[in-house]
Amino acid sequence: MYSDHVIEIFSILLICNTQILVLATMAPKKQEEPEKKPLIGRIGTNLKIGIVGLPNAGKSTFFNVLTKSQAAAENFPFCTIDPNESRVPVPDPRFDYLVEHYKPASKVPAYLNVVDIAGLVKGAAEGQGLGNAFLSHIKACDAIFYLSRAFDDDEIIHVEGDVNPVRDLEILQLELLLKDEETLKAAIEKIEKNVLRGDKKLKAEYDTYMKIKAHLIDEQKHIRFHDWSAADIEVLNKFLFLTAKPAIYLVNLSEKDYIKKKNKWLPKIKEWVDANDPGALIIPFSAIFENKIFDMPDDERQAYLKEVNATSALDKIIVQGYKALQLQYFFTAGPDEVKAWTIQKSTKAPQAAGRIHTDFEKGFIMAEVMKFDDFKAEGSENAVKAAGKYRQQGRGYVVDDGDIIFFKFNAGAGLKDAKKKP
Ligand SMILES: Nc1nc2c(ncn2[C@@H]2O[C@H](COP(=O)(O)OP(=O)(O)OP(=O)(O)O)[C@@H](O)[C@H]2O)c(=O)[nH]1
Ligand SMILES: [Mg+2]
Repeated sequence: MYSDHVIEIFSILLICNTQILVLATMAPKKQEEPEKKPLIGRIGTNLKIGIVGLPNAGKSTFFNVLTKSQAAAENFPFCTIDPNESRVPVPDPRFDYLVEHYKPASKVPAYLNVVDIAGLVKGAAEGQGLGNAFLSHIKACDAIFYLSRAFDDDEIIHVEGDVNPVRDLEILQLELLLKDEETLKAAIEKIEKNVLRGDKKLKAEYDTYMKIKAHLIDEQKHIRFHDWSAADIEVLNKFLFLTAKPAIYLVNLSEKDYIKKKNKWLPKIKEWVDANDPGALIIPFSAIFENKIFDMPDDERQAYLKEVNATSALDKIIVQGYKALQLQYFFTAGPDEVKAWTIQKSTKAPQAAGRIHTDFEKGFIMAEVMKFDDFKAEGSENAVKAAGKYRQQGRGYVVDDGDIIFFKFNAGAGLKDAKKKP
């Protein structure tokens, strides 16, 4: 049914996916690196991913179906932050398992914040189209879904005259780069005179600017493609450059192509991403298809998906979007509540405890940790304990994705500490 080539493309995408998962599980190894580098980007857990693309690429169609399908499919508290921003639950079979096991009164999954950004056109960095407005919208996001159009439809105008997602990706990447150039040049100009006059305090910062300039302006490369030092990252994080943001490539196909798993642009996009953003994830999907199956009653949807032998791509897009934000979560679980707590990668146990309550961090004693797989294999908390797999971890423990944690803390210590503060 599929040509070898198509299977190859889809399996390459699958391999990319697996690599990401493998990297995630290998995360603890990073601690052994000599220099502990901060993450590039905003610090915090309330991070968002923005949908960036040319006009009429299908961004809003995708955003709307993402929003409404997740809202309706799950009976979770759901909130639209504003018309262009919403948060969607991150699907996770581990969470579902815990809910099934504990049947808790309250269940709170992790959420992915998604922002629908207005279409960007050639020359946007110089004010074309909606111009500079896009800058602040993308700047406020922490990762990017580059959404390109690979569906033909004469009724839907393409600003560039014809469908060519590779050219469109070039346009998007160039506009973001130009915007970063402008930001960097302004920053250099601001301190250059003083540094040249001998201001030693600004020298280190200026040197980093020059390093960024060599990469961004001279080599015309996005900031995320360089191994920056911890000191560089400190400077970079003052600016939150657009080209520093992690990227995922979403390719919007017609329903027919999505079902056939075949589209003439996919190999070309893969080639372009390999050359320009090696290792980045490409996810083919169809906004129209997702919309169509969402509007069907459940039984009809099941029958249709079986008939066409296809599945929705939304869950995968949400999960990968969340990972691109360098976020992960741990669980607290019991009959009252099963909850996924979002933390940044490499967060240590006391700071993870602080997500629940500041007193948990201040009076931190230990984290009692169960690995999800152990919990599932043993069947209950007591069985995990009996098997000797219930671990007590101290302050230095780096929380793993999916850990089930019970924190022990000293409320007195927390309160005393709090009183000490003026
Ligand atoms: N044929 C076809 N039409 C689509 C597909 N996805 C979106 N469209 C249509 O394309 C038009 C533009 O879609 P939008 O989702 O509004 O595009 P957008 O990227 O948000 O556009 P801007 O907000 O203007 O930047 C709408 O009429 C959609 O119905 C698709 O997969 N196939
Ligand atoms: Mg739109």
